[in-house]
Amino acid sequence: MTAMPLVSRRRLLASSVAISAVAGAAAWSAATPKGARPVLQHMSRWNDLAQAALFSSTRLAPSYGAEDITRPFPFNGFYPEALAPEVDGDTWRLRVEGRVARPGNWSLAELTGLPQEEQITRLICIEGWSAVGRWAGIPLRLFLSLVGADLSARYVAFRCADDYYTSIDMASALQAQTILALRFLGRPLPTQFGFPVRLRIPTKLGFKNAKHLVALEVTNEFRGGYWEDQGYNWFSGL
Ligand SMILES: Nc1nc2c(c(=O)[nH]1)N[C@H]1C(S)=C(S)[C@@H](COP(=O)(O)O)O[C@H]1N2
Ligand SMILES: [Mo]
Repeated sequence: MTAMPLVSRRRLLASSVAISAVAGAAAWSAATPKGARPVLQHMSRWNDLAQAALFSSTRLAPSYGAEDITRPFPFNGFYPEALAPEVDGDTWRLRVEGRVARPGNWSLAELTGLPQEEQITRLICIEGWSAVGRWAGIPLRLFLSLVGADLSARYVAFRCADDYYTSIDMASALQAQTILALRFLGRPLPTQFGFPVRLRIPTKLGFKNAKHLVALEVTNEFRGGYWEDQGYNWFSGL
């Protein structure tokens, strides 16, 4: 075995313990009476804290080559693909609110004018599949600075055109690979993959990658998420 510093070996061990605790809790909850749910939710929130403590904002999700891109790319949502919302890009706005110096509504043209970064990364769905794709968009940390976000706030919360919602910790929001994606495979996001803007956060599971964004809020209030509120672990990331 190559010499691995003790600290990182400990970290690895600690994160695998945290992750297997999540998996164990999920399997248990399927076969557990209703009364156990609050206990499990409590364990999952405790797990969020453990994972957040282990998280380093310099940690990167793996990048891939163009030859690794998965075609066709799978769709997932809480409804069938044909029901993905048709958003009108001309009237659509991204509402920015909460602990920001400059709240307001951003048009697609305004967002398209901001600096973009590209990534080839893997989206990992908790349902047991993963796929490599190429996305481009505005680094969230750049956007948060532009709107004068309180970077000491705890959360960035997102709402979507299909009533989906999620939220992430500020350290993950500021991580370099977290982008407001506008493009997929070199084109504007297709309808089913989140037109006009989605969160692309390769350090977290697929369900944190909210599509069809309509609002972004910087907040100290815990806002949970669509699946998170049904028991999926909220942090769910590196
Ligand atoms: N608005 C919205 N975003 C969403 C979802 C959804 O149902 N609605 N599903 C999530 C889940 S569970 C996954 S795995 C990914 C799937 O993204 P894809 O369709 O690009 O593969 O989107 C996430 N973002
Ligand atoms: Mo998913």
